[in-house]
Amino acid sequence: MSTQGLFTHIDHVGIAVRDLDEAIAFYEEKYGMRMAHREINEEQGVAEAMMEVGDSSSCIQLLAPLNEKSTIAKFIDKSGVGIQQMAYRVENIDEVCETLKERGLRLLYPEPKRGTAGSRINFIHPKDAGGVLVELVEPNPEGH
Ligand code: MC0
Repeated sequence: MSTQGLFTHIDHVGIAVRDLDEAIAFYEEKYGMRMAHREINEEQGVAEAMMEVGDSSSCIQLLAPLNEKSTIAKFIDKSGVGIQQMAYRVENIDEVCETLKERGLRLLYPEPKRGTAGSRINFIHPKDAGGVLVELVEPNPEGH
């Protein structure tokens, strides 16, 4: 797999928020963004909403913690609210993870987990990615 073409789009930028409903209202009322999708992901410990950025197919993902053990709660405690992750869309997450591992980067999960709307996701450790938590997203073809 070539260096070019590992990622196809910016899928979303994830923002840690304290209150999901308040954050959705802010993005709708101040920026005129439309909510494409909303769900609770127990495994990830988040309540989340995808806000569309025009017709770009990229979104802002609002992430609120479900409890104090959530990675989002830990992030807010340490860094405050704000950008928590950068998510790139990929066509084949298994191939991309193998390539990244060959290139010496640590993936957080041995196998992809379930992300938004049935997507398959994994993360590159922020310490291996210039201080950025990078998410890889293979969308669910049946998803939003
Ligand atoms: C931690 N660090 C970060 C960071 N979180 N750096 C940049 N961005 C972040 N978001 C840094 C810390 O400052 C620390 O640096 C070092 O990484 C280790 O942090 P830690 O506090 O010891 O470790 P933890 O326990 O906070 O874990 C960090 C880790 C965790 C990235 C492993 O947050 C994780 O597993 N994240 C992946 C899952 C996730 O984020 N889920 C929520 C979104 P220093 O220099 O102090 O050592 S769910 C989602 O996104 C789904 C729904 C989807 O999109 O479909």
